[in-house]
Amino acid sequence: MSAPFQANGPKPHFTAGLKGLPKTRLTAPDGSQAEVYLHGAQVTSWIPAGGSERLFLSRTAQFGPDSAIRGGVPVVFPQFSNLGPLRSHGFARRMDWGLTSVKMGSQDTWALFQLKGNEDTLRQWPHAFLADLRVTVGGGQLELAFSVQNVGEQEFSFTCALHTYLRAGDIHDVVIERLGGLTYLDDLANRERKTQPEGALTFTGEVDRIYLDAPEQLVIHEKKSTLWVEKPGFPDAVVWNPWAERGAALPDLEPEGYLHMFCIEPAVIARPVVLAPGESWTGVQRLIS
Ligand code: TA6
Repeated sequence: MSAPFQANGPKPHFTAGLKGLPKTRLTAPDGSQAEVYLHGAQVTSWIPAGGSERLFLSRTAQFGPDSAIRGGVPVVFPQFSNLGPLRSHGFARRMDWGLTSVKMGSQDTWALFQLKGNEDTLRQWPHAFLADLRVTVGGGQLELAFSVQNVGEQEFSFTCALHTYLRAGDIHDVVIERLGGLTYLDDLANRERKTQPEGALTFTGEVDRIYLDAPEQLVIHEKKSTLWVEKPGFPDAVVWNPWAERGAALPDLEPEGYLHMFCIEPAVIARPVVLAPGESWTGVQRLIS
């Protein structure tokens, strides 16, 4: 259930994406573009003006009513991973969201997607919520603002992440700065607490880490490009690459896909968000090329 579409904005244009699922393309005045499926309100493509695709979308991704799309930016809500009783990473990425408004400004274009607690979500998670994802593209930037409001009468808490799959020319060339010295929970060692050595993070094998209280801005270099990831409102950051063996075991990750992707995920994990009735929370991810 979503709010009615705003009559005074531009009309959204849907085309049939993979498996016929509806998707919409947002194009900014400078030509930058993003593509978003209603399924999961999942951004699956971002091409900055004059640039090339910056998100990874697996060629073998599954697109179906009960599946999560492997790539782009899955919205993980209301539970990160297996940290609770729900299916891994919660239900938001497997549900159809509504598109409630689209606006084109002089510099950028944005669209607002909504997911409201319904019979299906209540069966899984007994809380009345309204979640919004505002996707803005323009000016070499993709911004995702994720908000959750408690529209019920009981307090609730949740964890969440924007599980962003970034495209890599070659994973061996990817260098992530500003994680040095941070404490992380290592998913490859029962979430043991470890300290990231000083210096940049590079990939030479499987990485699955929850960095606690990561800085608001991370910097990612590849041979010919730099990307800044800003994450106001999200204290934690997950870094993931399944590498060869684990990657090959994921049926919806294309062969050798691990060479061309890595996830940087602004997240709220260690200290869940707690919302009293009427309260809301917002976290923002900005990818700046
Ligand atoms: O965010 C990292 C992670 O939790 C990894 O542990 C890995 O399993 C990944 O997400 C993908 O999860 P998925 O349920 O999409 O296969």
